[in-house]
Amino acid sequence: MQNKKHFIIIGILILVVSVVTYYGILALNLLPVAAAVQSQPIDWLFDLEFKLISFFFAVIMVPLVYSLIFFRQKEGDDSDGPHVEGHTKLELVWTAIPLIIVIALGIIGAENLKQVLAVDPQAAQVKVVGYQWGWRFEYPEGFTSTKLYLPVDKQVLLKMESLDVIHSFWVPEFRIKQDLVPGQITEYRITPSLIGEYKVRCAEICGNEHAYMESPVVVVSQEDYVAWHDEQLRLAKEAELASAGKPDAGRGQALYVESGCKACHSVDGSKGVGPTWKALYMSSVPLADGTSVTADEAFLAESILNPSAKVVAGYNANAMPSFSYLKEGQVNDIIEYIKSLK
Ligand code: HEC
Ligand SMILES: [Cu+2]
Repeated sequence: MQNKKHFIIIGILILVVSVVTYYGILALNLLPVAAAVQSQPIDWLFDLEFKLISFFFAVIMVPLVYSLIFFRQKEGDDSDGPHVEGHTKLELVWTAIPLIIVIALGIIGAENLKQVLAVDPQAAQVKVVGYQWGWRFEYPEGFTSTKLYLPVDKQVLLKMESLDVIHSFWVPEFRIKQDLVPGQITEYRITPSLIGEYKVRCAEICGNEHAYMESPVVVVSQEDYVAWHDEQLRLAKEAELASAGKPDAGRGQALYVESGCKACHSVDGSKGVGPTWKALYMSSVPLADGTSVTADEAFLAESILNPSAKVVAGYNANAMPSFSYLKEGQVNDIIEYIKSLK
């Protein structure tokens, strides 16, 4: 009778502590607002895990603390406790239950992943380029932005590549995280569901300025998206027209930073991932195949658009990605800038 009383009290306490712990976890507000269709299944799984965590916390802590208080050794009683042999039934139960839970979580997780990866064949595509230390977003219509604008309720497929080391694309409000791996194109599908301004941050330590590698991610209504999109197209045309005229070293310098050349090429003579640009123009550049070439306009342009055509001696053939998306005028601007680096 006495034993039964303890079990009932412990049972009730486990229930109470589970519920209190669960609502305590919720009150901590651990997850930021959910801003994508894909966040729903992930949050559902988080919720299930919070419940399991609360329950198991209670199952372990309640009997422990209860025993400490009510089954404490009496003062002066130093006799041995009862000798307990194995208990086959109990052992079977505590093996079977966790096994069932783990298998169930595996199945639930797979089902969940299927929902997160669901493909909408109508999805728009945007190319994401990550580099030390920034992001660039290339839209299929031919303009490039430093902010990722997305229309609400439309799935978009991000095709992601890195110019240097491994980075990781993470918008906490979207929940999903995906690595950018040099030499590989990785995919990230998202359907934003909440208008607002978020931030993509790099979630893979990638060097000195890793902590500052963030860009705005702006989810807007369909109308605002079209307006932004048209404005970007207009600006891109304008920039193209401007650089179609006389090449300009100032614009070239801006491109040096914005296009990410700066991550690999110095302008002060120091060696980086790639050769320095200081005094490069019209110098004799030794190539990997033993010959050498004069760094004239043609060589510079070819090196930008098709970097592996002639590989500079001492450097890796595939270390530089092609920048063939740059317009002819922009390439000329960069060359003008390289010329100015005496
Ligand atoms: C990820 C690193 C990386 C980035 C980013 C990069 N380059 Fe390079 N670049 C290299 C490497 C490595 C070489 C040498 C190997 C080769 O020739 O392919 C090189 C070679 C060159 C050369 C050949 C001449 C020389 O000796 O420097 C030119 C010109 C050049 N890059 C221009 C650019 C421009 C313009 C950009 C930006 C639009 C750029 N690179 C971005 C790594 C990079
Ligand atoms: Cu990074």
